[in-house]
Amino acid sequence: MSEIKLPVGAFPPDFAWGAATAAYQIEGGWNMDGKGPSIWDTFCHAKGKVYEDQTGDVACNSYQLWDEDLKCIQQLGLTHYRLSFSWSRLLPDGTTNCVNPKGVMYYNKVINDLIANAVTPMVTLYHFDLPQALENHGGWKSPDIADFFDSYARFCFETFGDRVKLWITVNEPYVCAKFGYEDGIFAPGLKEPGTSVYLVGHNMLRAHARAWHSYDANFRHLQGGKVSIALNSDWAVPLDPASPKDVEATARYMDFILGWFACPVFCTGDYPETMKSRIEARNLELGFSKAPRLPKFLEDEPNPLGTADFFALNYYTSRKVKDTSSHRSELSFSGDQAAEGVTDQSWPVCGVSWLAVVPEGLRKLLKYIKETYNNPAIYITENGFSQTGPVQLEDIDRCQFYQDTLQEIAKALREDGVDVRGYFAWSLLDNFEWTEGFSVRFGLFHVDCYSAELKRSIYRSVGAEL
Ligand code: GBH
Repeated sequence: MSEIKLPVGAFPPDFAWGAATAAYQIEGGWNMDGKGPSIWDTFCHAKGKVYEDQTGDVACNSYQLWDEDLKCIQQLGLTHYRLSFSWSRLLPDGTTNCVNPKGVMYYNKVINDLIANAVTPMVTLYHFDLPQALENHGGWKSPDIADFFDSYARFCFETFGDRVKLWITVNEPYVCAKFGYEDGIFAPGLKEPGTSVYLVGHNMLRAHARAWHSYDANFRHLQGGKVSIALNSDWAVPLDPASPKDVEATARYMDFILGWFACPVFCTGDYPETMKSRIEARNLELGFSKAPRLPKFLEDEPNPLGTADFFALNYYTSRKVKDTSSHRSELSFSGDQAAEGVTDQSWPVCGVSWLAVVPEGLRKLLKYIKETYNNPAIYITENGFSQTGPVQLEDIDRCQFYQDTLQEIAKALREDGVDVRGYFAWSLLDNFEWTEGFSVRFGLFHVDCYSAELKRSIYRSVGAEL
């Protein structure tokens, strides 16, 4: 990254320098060469869900323009590239009953080209795009999904694992569950507050644990790779540090985002006590007595404890947290959480309103993860800065953002002794930013997704030649 000056000597020589993307956000080719539809195809085609009814039908057309993406990766001199597989491009109906050879060819080419250029691939198996055929079967709410996911994962380990050594099972189970099933703003667009969110999160953990155990038992000795799950988290501090209620709410806020998944995988094999007790208390308060909302991990299947070979963290922003436990609220995730995150006026906002720029929050979060989750090796698998409005290739403030962020990571490494192994910028390309469509741009390269050529142009923050 040429315009960005790295703090000298701060990063170990084998530190991973990468950029990340996700299949639905860049590939396009939504129905090409035998690909089956995913829930995001259905969601976008339904209209009224996404900014100006845009879709990922074409996106950056990385399905046909991979060579252009490779040039971008080469130009940046990246050591790593994180991509995701489209499940329904490989297995059109989601099951291994039918494999799409063109899909296998596509990812083989991507992986082989990366390796030929000394770029290490990190592959995410699931980044929000469930095969529609499996959604029709009940999707992530069905207990069967763990089985389907495990078969898909095994298929990928078998087919690509001779070359892919870094795997992420599920990207951001929090976002999938909360946005897809609680708020309904992501596919599949269900609004079932306070119930499905926990069931979906649970099935994602079950699916992840199954896949990790499959890798561990059948592939690790041959392939020697690593498998994890990518967890997103804000960094949170109490709005009023002198208020014990806000301090408690802050711990709860972190547990309901990060601990929900990190505690079962890295600490106890079960959900955080804060979640269990809050949900129980709310059940009593609201007289909710149907099936338990927060499911239990059963003895007769693999437990999530110990099922991550490294910690994969997606960090974007920070929040100040206030206690809301005295507010009246209906059955909902936020009612259970009883903590509200607000932004501080001193924090600049970049592009989208949720993205307060707080690089020092990343350092604090890394230290928190070290202390809370037993000093794991950490890859920052996503972090970035967005732009909205007119395209500005001279993205001076993004350059500053990367500079500040890398300083904070350097401090985490040197002063806090956090075992950070790598950093992946979100994203290699401007791409389909889910409900925001193409109106929010996170790329290191600009892609004009409104033009037919879809030309990639480097932003100032990473390229010196402007
Ligand atoms: C990541 O999620 C995703 O993995 C990636 O695909 C995405 O492109 C990237 O973020 C940038 O957004 O509109 O106020 O309701 C990060 C988690 C999920 C945080 C969506 C912000 C919208 C908040 N993000 N969320 S709001």
